[in-house]
Order: sequence, then C-alpha cells, then structure tokens
Amino acid sequence: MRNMILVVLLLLVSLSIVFSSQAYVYYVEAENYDPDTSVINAAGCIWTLTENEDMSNEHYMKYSGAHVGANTSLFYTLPKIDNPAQCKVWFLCLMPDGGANSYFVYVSTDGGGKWGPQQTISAAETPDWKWLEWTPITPFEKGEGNVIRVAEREDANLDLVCVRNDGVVPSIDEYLVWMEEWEAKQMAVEPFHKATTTWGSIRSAF
Ligand SMILES: [Ca+2]
Ligand SMILES: [Ca+2]
Repeated sequence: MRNMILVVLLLLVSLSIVFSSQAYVYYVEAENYDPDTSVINAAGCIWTLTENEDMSNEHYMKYSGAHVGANTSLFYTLPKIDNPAQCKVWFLCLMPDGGANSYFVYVSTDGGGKWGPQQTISAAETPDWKWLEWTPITPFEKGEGNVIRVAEREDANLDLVCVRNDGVVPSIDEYLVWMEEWEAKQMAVEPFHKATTTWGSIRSAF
C-alpha cells in the first residue's frame, strides 16, 4: 500500500512537471475583445466589427476615423501564464497601404491598472492578410493579470491574435485544431455558452 501511494505521488509530480513546462499558446479572435474595458468608438475614432466570410470566425475589426493616437483600444485579457519567458504576440492583420500599416500596443501585468510604455509596431504594406510579430518591451508575468491593448495609429485591420512562447509562427490550420481542444477544455469546467461560432468557411490559405 505504501509503495502504491509512492508511485501515485511520483506520477503526480512528473505530470505536474510535464504540464508546467508545456508551451503557452493562446488564440483570441480580434472581435472577442474584452467588452467591458475596450473602447471602440470615441471622438470620431471607430473600430467597426466587420463581416467577411474569408476571415477567421467570419469577422474582423476594421479601424477608421481620426488618427489622434490611441483614443480607442481593444483589450484582451490573457489566461494564466505558467512560463512567460519568450512570450511573443502575433496579429493576423491587414495592412494594405502606408496609411494603414501600424498599431500602438501596450501590456499590463496587473489586469489593466497600470500599462507599460507605448510601442509602435508596423510592417510593409501588402494587400494580403499576414501575421505580424510583436515582442513586448513590458514582459508578461507569471500567473493571471496579463492584458494586451491594441490601439489605432493608422487604419490597420485586425482578425486574430495569438500569444505564445514556443517560437512558432501561428497559422489558421493550427488555430482550428487549438480551438477544438480549447473549447473541449472550457466545456469541462463551465457551461458551454459560446458555441455560436461557425468555422466552416474559414480560408485555409494562411
Ligand atoms: Ca504608415
Ligand atoms: Ca476574426
């Protein structure tokens, strides 16, 4: 009996080591911003929820209006991070011209109370949706409380956000597999109430 208990304890310890060293990968649709804190319309600055069947979840956030610098912001609260080292953020975005190829971005590690310095991220303009990488200068912290803020700087559009520490470039194919596992995990811990999303027509070209 004592041996049995020892074996079970060893198994639990090794399982916790395996899980704590797992890569952190989290995806969130741009349109699933935190509704209570995000500001999508202020003083002529507007993020519009836009339908497009080629986009992930058939929606993306389109910015239009004045460029006064971070007047409107989309906030994304990240789930608990066990290993924040090497964490980077990726945006699936559309930056079609020189007036639409940048965002202002920020990190908070205390749930949005204080924010790290503003960063500008940009990429060469192209007519295609692409993954833009961001290495935050404010490092994420272990645990809960990490929040990303994406604010307008130009007219760049946003479809999907990914945060990860495994150095891998995100893809829609990976996201679809990840989403199934994520939804199964959510169903295991809480009533499933966000099943309205349809994934059938997501373009697989990314
Ligand atoms: Ca520009
Ligand atoms: Ca989307």
